[in-house]
Amino acid sequence: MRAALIGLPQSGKSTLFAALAEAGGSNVHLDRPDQEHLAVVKVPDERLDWLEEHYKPKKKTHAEIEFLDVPGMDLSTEAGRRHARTHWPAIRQSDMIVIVLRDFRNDSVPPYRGRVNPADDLEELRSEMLFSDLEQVAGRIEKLQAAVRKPTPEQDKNIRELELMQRMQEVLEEEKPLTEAVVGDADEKTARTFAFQTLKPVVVVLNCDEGAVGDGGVEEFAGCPTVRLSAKIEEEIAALAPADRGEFMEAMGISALARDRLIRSCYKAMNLIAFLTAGERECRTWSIPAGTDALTAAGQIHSDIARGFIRAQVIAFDDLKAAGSEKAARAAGKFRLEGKNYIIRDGDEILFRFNV
Ligand SMILES: Nc1nc2c(ncn2[C@@H]2O[C@H](COP(=O)(O)OP(=O)(O)OP(=O)(O)O)[C@@H](O)[C@H]2O)c(=O)[nH]1
Ligand SMILES: [Mg+2]
Repeated sequence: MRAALIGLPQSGKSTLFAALAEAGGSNVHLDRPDQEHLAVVKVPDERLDWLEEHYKPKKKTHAEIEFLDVPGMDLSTEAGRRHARTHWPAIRQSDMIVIVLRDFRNDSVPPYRGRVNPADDLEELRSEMLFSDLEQVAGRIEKLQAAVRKPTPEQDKNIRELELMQRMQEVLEEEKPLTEAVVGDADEKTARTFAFQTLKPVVVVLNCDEGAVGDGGVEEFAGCPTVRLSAKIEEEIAALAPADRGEFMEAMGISALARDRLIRSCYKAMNLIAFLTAGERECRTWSIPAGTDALTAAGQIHSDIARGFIRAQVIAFDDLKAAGSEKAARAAGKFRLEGKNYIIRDGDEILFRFNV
């Protein structure tokens, strides 16, 4: 799963990206600010830490999420806009978009269009996303209009797709996102192949002044889930040795790393949940879309486990923690046996029984 960090020039994307990348131990070099950069980041999970403490495994494996740092989009000039468009294909390949908005004052970094105004900046970026989709839709309509006249086996399918594309065009021309045009599974399936920008989940980052990061609660900005943070502070924390971070954070009045909050918000926006596997060899968290059944989850670990699936032995993490150990939980009858169609819940600790 991949989240693209996008924004207008100098909003703090690369600063935030460097802090995120450090969390994953990736070594990123930001000496090419004109290029996209990718970092693989571990999804923090306190439940996994607990499992590690109790199972003392040889290996601890976090679920991962990728972040793509995209160069700033200067939409104030034609040349800038043309250049910005070269980055849309990479953004299209991402599963979601993190829009980083400047809300910090810094005299040595002149603000875009001479203003610090996150609401206007968001509006400007959203328009560009709509425009990018509109171009794609218009191109597709042109092709389909020719195709529907031909009596091929695909004619009916083409007619239906043309109807959808025309509906999409209308919505975009009203400056609304495509989520308003896509209704039902059939639409979704057709739309998915185009990876439209305005169908992607969005999380907003308000990159604030150091003193304005707030208490870390869930916020909304212009209708989007929003994380308020200071990229500068995150960068400074990431540069410290882990043992020294607590003291610094206390001094700054921060209770938790904003990058962890951001990762969690992205997880939620992409509708992902985690299940856990535990043992002396490895403790691990796995990402799956909410609503995934046990058989599909088993297949994510290994195709053999899905092929030879017998039962899933499941316990909710909270029950395991409350019991204190696997042994105690077993004695208390907290383990359940579930079949192939069981819908996995966030925090399930699972042992798959299989036979191949
Ligand atoms: N005071 C302050 N300065 C910041 C903050 N975030 C970034 N900056 C500064 O703003 C400048 C631009 O930061 P970058 O992280 O490179 O911004 P960017 O969005 O990646 O820029 P482009 O990729 O060129 O669009 C740098 O000089 C940063 O040090 C912040 O939270 N507070
Ligand atoms: Mg940058």
